[in-house]
Amino acid sequence: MFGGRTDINECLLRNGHGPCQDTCTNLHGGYNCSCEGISGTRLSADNHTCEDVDECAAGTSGCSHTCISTMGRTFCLCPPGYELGPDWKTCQGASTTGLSPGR
Ligand SMILES: [Ca+2]
Repeated sequence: MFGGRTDINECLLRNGHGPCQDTCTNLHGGYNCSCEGISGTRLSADNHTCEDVDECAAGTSGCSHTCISTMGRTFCLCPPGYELGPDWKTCQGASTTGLSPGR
């Protein structure tokens, strides 16, 4: 469109973040923000800040019971009487042997 105009590198500000919360990519006549540097987040609707990706709502958490999503991490919780298995996702009946799982 207006090639040849001098571009402003907005990303030079704030130690390379520019106006972005995380990664800033300078473009001719603009810039792009991304959130690749903060795991578990994505660019929010304002195109500048990073928001938590709710893996619980997305159904990708793998939790067998309760799922808790925090900034950058997801935790699984178990109801009383159950404890989290070695995969940190599946709840197992606590201290019971010889019983088959509920399903
Ligand atoms: Ca620019």
